[in-house]
Amino acid sequence: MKICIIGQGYIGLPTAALFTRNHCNVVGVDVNDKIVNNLNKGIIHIEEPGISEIIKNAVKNGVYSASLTPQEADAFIITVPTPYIIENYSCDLSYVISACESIIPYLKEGNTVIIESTIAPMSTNETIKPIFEKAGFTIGKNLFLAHCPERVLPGKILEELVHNDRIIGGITPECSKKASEVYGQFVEGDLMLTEAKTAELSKCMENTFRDVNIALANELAKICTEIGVNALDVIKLANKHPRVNLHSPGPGVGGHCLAIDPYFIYAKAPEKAKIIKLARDTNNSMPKFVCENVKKIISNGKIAILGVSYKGNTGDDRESPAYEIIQELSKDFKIAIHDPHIKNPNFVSLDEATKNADLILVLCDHNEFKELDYDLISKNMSKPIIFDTKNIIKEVPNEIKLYNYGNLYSLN
Ligand code: SAJ
Repeated sequence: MKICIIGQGYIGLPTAALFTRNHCNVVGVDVNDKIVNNLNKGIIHIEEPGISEIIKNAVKNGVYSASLTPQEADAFIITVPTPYIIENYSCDLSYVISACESIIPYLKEGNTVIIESTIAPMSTNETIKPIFEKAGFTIGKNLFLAHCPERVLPGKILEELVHNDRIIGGITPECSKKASEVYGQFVEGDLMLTEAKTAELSKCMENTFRDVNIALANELAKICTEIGVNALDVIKLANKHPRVNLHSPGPGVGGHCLAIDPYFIYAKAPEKAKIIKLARDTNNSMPKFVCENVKKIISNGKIAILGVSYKGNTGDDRESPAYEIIQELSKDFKIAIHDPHIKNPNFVSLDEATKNADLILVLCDHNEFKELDYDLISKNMSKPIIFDTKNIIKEVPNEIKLYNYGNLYSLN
């Protein structure tokens, strides 16, 4: 089977890798010529375990190539970003629409087109289907269209792409069947056949579920800070109940999924989606909460920021709450940023960041930060104070003052 994948990012590239590992030929299309050139040399641009080796091999064996333009294939998979439109929170389908338009000259009767990008409910039927109908195809008869959302965890993408169950939402049952034959090439989880609109909303709700739960944990952190209770202990103890799973509070919710997908539902039914919007607002308020507490700890001086990725052990900083925090704190403090997963000429080494710092502010749970010798580091600082917003530092010597969401109330 030959597959043409439009968008070679965090989802498109690992998906391409798995097809090549399962005896398919893949052309990976991207608009960025630097990415395309590098991919054709077997050099990948995302930090994700396992992908590099597979793509290198696939290029060597001639089963993978990258291109700026699509090619004829049996199946086309669209994995391009879908941001939200700031004015009304609705799903910005412009990249998906242009990706669909770009494949039209290469489509043949009997092809399957799959949208993997997360999209608002009704998008496949109302916006995407007409693009192909206008080009002369009859969906379900001579072209098969489906929405099949990905559901993988960055850092474990390869494993989850293979083993997770997969929602296959066809425009017609025949479309679902054709799309499931594509994923049958490498997916070992269940292929769950449904309608496109059900697939769209299921995907958005998965991430909304998590966003709402994180908002609850963040709200708890704020309540505890106000009334003088250790939020982290509350979470630990409440989670001993067999049916309770309180999530972890943090500096806010980032990434390309949780911070965006709930808005797609909200935009469709704003009068009804009250909890969803409140959860978004609560999570968006966390950077401000962090800054307020930093200002209670110190009023001037230098802050060493540890980590700007949106989550631990990834180099992905899309929608990271760290940037809002840095922007706000830069008004009153000297800021030095260290993140071992992100290449940025403005970021500095751990030593340089912590030298003469008055506070270490941990914003990301990279493994490297869990294993640091904070005793040694603090000797380099002006004041040995740490504010750990991710609760990754368990013990420090008495000389170091450690704040986390368990004891912020002591600042009141
Ligand atoms: N976070 C918290 N507290 C928690 C858990 C997470 O503050 O208890 C924060 C993280 O620090 C991060 C953000 O939430 O900033 C999102 O991280 P995440 O690990 O929850 O999720 P993502 O965005 O990396 O991946 C999610 C996953 N969805 C669900 O778990 C329902 C993943 O399975 C999806 O495939 C992915 O979105 C996606 O592509 O949609």
